Amino acid sequence: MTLRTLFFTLLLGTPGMAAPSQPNIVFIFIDDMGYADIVPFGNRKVHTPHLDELAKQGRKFTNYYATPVCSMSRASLMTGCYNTRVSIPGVLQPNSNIGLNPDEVTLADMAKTQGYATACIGKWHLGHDPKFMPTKQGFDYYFGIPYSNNMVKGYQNNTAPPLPLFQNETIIETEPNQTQFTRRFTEETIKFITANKDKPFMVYLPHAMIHVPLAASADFKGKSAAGPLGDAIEEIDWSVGQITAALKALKLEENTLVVFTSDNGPDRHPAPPFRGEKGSCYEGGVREPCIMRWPGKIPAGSTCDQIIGNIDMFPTFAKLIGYTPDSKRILDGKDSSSLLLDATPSAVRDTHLYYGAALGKVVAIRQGDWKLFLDSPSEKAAKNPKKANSEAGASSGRNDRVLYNLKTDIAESKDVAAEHPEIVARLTKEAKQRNSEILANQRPAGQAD
Ligand SMILES: [Ca+2]
Repeated sequence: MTLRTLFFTLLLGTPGMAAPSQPNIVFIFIDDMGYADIVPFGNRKVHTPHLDELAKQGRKFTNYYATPVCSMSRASLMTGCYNTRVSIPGVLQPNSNIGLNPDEVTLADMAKTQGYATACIGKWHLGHDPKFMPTKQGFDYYFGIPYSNNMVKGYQNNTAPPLPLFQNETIIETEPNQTQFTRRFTEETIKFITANKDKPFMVYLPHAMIHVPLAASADFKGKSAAGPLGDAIEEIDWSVGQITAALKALKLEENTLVVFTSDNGPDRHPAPPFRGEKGSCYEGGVREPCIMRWPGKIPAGSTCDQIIGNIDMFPTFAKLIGYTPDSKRILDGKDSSSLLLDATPSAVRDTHLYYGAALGKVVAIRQGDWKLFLDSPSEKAAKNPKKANSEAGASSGRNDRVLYNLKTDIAESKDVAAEHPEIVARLTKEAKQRNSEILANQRPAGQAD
């Protein structure tokens, strides 16, 4: 080691050497929140002071990927895999008879092996049969609803049973008052953190909001400048503020990684600067606002533009809490802890597959700045080939490949496939190869009894 490198090592520390011991993890997962729904990601209509502060104290991720809809996103987050690998399609329904296979190793299963207390508070949506529920998937404590808040009689699905609210494995209410969801899930989270303040804990808080039907408690209803959506967003911001205040009061701030992100794009409103919304594989449907805060570890007030997403959380948290994943269990995500911790991180993975709601359907692939559509960008469009073509910007048949350069065309407006046939060929091959491997090594969903 030269004097110069010794100097910089002493000054800056050696990247990757500072193995933090057993940080608490609070993972806040909003439902249907789009990229531009909060102030740190460009919203100018709502007030999100607590998220503004979180971003100031932590790092914003501008290339954080979820999936077009709910269940598949949660499957990726829990397992570190593309949803197709673990056989969870887009959205499970109240009459679905499958769920996340209890044989999968979830974030919570992993945390349990490291002595963590674990809780899931909010919307689960990975199977409502008793054998798929959070308490059977590594969570010590569960409080919440098993699927979406609109899957109720009279709203979306007239055959749906009354929406149950669970505490652990017991239904404690049916048709709970939805205006109280954000407040109650926040209170349950703080209760759990307080009760477990002396041991490592992992809280997964998948809020039911801001999924329709939008609801907010009396303190927020009608208070924002952006209608019911703004009210629900501002109550979510309040929730973040309550949780960060509790961590501070308990002196847990320094040793707690807080993550804030969402499961898919916005429902029927835009996600500028991107094209598309929930249900679509345009960036607006799948790229999420994401903030991570870990004082003293994640550089404050910073931004990371590298590719990262829900599939990377399992291997990343594994690294942070000292868990070695079973090498025989294939993961699609990568340990992206360097994207959290390094001052100027380089890319961990340069390729991302965009799966549609149907298992095995690769809609698009991104490699570096290039993004190629192999199929129609949204489920809606897939049912209507004419619309698919216009949505994808294709000039003729459905099998036309559509290529965008995300660096020069973030809004995916100009198809440049004709100018770059070699890139189209390379990405087509890459997507097919990757998908074939995933299908060849697909693991089954769980089947209800
Ligand atoms: Ca959702």
